[in-house]
Amino acid sequence: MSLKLFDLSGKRALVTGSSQGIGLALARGLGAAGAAVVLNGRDAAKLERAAAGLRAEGLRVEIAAFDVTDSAAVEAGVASVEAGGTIDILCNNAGVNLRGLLHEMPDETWHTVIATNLHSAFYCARAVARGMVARGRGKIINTCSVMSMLGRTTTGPYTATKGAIGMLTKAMCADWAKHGLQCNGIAPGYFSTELTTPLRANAEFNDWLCKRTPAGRWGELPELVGAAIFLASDASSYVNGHLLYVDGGLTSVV
Ligand code: GCO
Ligand code: CA
Repeated sequence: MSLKLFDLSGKRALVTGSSQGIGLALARGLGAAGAAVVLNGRDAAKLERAAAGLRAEGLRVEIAAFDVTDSAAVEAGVASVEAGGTIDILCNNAGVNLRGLLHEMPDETWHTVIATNLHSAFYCARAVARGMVARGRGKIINTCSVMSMLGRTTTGPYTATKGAIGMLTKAMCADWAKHGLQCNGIAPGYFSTELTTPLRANAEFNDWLCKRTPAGRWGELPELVGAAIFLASDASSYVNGHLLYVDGGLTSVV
């Protein structure tokens, strides 16, 4: 019985920003739990390569290339995905981290991070939630971060968007829980991904991070998918507006 609770068979999940990194790991994990997964990004060729890898692992995979920072492209992209079946699970994962000190930061950098990390979540959730509300059920999982709670120098716009998407998660709960949707966040700590490669290559940062994190190490992407399967499954049917920190204890200690 308990494992049935976590079974995603018959479900279909759209994961934005899933050609690599956390998004691809989330898609792989949801697929391994039985979901059909739809990969999203701007680069169709990169998505096809990622999809081929997941198919080689026996997963059911489609791709949907559209720019999540473009409202009209999202409406068209979601409509196209829904033409192939329902979207039962939406992972708002698209994100970028352009680092720099705020007093040296050009408008362009700020706007790119806000659009990629925050506008995208609103555009995609709005488009997908219409169908979910009509059906009276759906799962929305927003990729938050330990930076939904904590700041770190040189990551101003990223930190602002991760705080915002954490609160947007609660706003989605407020609007949609009564319609049978569960909207929650996954807040990763420091994981080994393309996005954090520069940090792992910096011995000083690496030493600091391993001391700052109670688990004493970086997270590995397979350690993130359990939380995603939980929030995507019936096991979390009464969990709403919650940010689930997967951070080795980082946000629990000073
Ligand atoms: C940084 C890192 C972090 C991680 C992650 C931590 O520069 O501090 O990129 O932002 O990406 O968000 O959860
Ligand atoms: Ca279905």
